[in-house]
Amino acid sequence: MAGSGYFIAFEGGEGAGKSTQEGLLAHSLVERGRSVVRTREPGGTPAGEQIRHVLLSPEFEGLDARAEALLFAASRGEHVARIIRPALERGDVVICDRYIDSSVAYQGYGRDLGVQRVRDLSLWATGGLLPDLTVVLDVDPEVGLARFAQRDRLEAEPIEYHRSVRAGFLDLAAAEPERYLVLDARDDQHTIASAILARVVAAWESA
Ligand code: T5A
Repeated sequence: MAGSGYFIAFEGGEGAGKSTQEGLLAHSLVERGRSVVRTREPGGTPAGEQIRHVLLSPEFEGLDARAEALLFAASRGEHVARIIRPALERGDVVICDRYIDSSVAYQGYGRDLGVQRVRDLSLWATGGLLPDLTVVLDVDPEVGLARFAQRDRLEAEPIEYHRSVRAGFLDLAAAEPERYLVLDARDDQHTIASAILARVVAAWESA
C-alpha cells in the first residue's frame, strides 16, 4: 500500500477487453467524485514509452528473454516511482493496464524464466508495491486474438505460449482470491463493468 489512494490493475490475455473496462470504470468513478489516474504498462512515462517501443516492435523480434524481462521491470520501476506512488499518495484511484502479474504470466510462465525470479525482480523494481485489487479478464487466447487484425511482437507468439500465459493469470488469482476478481471476458461489456464496479464499491464500504 502507498498513501490513501486505491490501486487497481487490469490483467488478462490479448484482446480480453482491459482498455474497454478501464474506460468504463474510470467514468463511473469520476461520476462518483473520485480522482482517477489511468495509465499502462509497459509505458506510462517518457522513458517507459521508449522501452515499450523496444519491447513491442516487431523490429526487435528474437529479443533475448532475460533482456525482455529486465526491460519490463525497468519500465515498471520508473512508472511506479514517477506516476503510481505519487498518485496514491495524493489519494487518487490508479487504474493500470497490466502490472507485475503480466510479467509473471508472460515472462515467468510463457518464457519459462522462473515464476518466483520474475516476480521478485518486479517487487525489487517497485519497492514491493502490489495492487489493492487485480481484475483478471479471462479469455481463451483464440477468442482474444481474433479481436485484432494486426499483431505486435508478443501477440505474434504461438497459441501455446498464450495458453501458458492464461494459466499463469488463473494460478495467481487462485492463490490470493481476496485480492483478485476473475471475470469471463466473453460476457457483455456492461455485465463485466457492473461486476467490477460492485467489487470496488464493496471494498471501499468494508474498509
Ligand atoms: N507484456 C506486458 C508482457 O509480456 N509483460 C509485462 O510485464 C507487461 C506489462 C502489451 C503487451 O506486452 C505484454 C503483454 C502484451 O502482449 P498492449 O498493446 O498494451 O500490449 O496490449 P494489451 O494490453 O494486450 O491490450 P489489447 O490491446 O490486446 O487489448 P485489451 O485492452 O485487453 O482489449 P480492448 O479493450 O482494446 O478490446 C479489444 C477488442 O475487443 C472488443 C473491443 O471493442 C475491441 O475491439 N471487446 C469486446 N468484444 C466482445 N465482448 C467484450 N466483452 C469485449 N470487450 C472488448
